[in-house]
Amino acid sequence: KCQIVKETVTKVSDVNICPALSPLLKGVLQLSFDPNVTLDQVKAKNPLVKNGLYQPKSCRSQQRVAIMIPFRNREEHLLYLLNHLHPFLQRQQLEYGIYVIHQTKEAKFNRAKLLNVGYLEALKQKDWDCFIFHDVDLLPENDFNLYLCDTEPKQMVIGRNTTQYKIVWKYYFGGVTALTRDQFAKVNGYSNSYWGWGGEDDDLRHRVTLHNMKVVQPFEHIAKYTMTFHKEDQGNEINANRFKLLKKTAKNWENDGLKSCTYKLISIEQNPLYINITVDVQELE
Ligand code: GDU
Repeated sequence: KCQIVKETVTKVSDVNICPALSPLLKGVLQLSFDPNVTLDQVKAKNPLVKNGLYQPKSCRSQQRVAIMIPFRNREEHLLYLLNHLHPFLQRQQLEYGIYVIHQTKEAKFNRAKLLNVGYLEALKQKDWDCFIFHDVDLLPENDFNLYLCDTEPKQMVIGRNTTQYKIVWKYYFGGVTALTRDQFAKVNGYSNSYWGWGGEDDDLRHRVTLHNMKVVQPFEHIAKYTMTFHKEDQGNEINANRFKLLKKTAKNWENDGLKSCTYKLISIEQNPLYINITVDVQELE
């Protein structure tokens, strides 16, 4: 009899949802860009992260959160981000996974399509509730900026150090953006048609407003980011076609997005600190 009672108690405490505000939060953070930091050091500092995944032990996370990082040739930035983001997300008591969606060398960079691939592939692994589309070169400066989805799509970057923390622009919907699994599916994800720099973030915002959703954001003093310096990337030149494409979002969103995202999956590797999805996103003939 005693044993049965004990078991019941354990079960109840197992399902305790983590508090809305974690007691582990620190607020404004010290950022570190040590050029000598290694992946092994970051791994040693995060012993509870297994294959890029983490789950708090003492409570059940409010949401299962997948972080999606579009990536090519930015190894140093990735290291800084992993070094910062793992402890940050653990302090927020989140169940999370970090996915790096790595575009193969050929073809212009296509950030949006990579993020569609990440969403589709990550859902094959786990039933994620919330997707945070995260540039590799942005580091959150305050851990009260909660990496959780909201009832409406959420823009998480408001100010960046590089622009003296002034609002990037009123309709900015890039950098770090959070949508639930269903919000993202409702708008058919990102467009697959933006090759090179620019436009894909505005296109997603159009999709969101076309579906009568609003964009919410954290408080300005919390949604601050440090951007790591980078030179112009090869293969991500400005997309001169972006304004033409942006005029067609209302017409095209249904036929251009998650449902029509074709790609050649090269590999999925479960690295200790992230899941690496290597993909060729060129259009199939
Ligand atoms: N990226 C790479 N390798 C590349 C090019 C881009 O990994 O060769 C990834 C990185 O994650 C990078 C992201 O794509 O952080 C965005 O590219 P940039 O850093 O060049 O773009 P910006 O800093 O100008 O970012 C803004 C928004 C982005 C996106 C972009 C337009 O913050 O979210 O919308 O404009 O494409």
